[in-house]
Amino acid sequence: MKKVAIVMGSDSDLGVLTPAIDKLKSFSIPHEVRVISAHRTPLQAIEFASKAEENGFGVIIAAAGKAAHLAGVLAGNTTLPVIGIPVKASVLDGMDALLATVQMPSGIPVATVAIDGSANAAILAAQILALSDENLASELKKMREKMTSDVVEKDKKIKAQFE
Ligand code: RP5
Repeated sequence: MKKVAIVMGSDSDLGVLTPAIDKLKSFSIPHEVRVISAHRTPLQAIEFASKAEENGFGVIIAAAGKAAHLAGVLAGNTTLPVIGIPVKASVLDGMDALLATVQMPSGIPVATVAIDGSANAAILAAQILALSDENLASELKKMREKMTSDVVEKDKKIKAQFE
């Protein structure tokens, strides 16, 4: 299976990425976790993205806060799918990072998840890899079924509480 890269703009973003790392582990998806900054290490960002495909990656997840250009810069240097996670890291509560990540110009898409929405980034990466991996596709279906049965169970409990 191809690897997923989880790239963060700063080690201060790591806490936000824990749910994504846990999800990839739960699906046994091979992954690498890196700190690369579009502003502080721009050459490394370009180098990483332009070699990502030949280095065995299938999807890149990029998380950054403030003027969050990381996902866009990586996307501009690879044709692998890039998933952006805007991080809540400033007085603007992540709105700055959300707009910088999501408002990409036509031709260079970044699939942007919610502010700090790292679990969904990992699930989306898994869904992309599952297009060519039947076992992973079946794991994702199982996860969805469990989610559904959990909610049905909660509905029964809440309904009974108010009868
Ligand atoms: C962004 O600036 C990083 O992704 C981080 O969210 C934010 C703050 O970085 P530090 O100053 O904590 O290193 O580039």
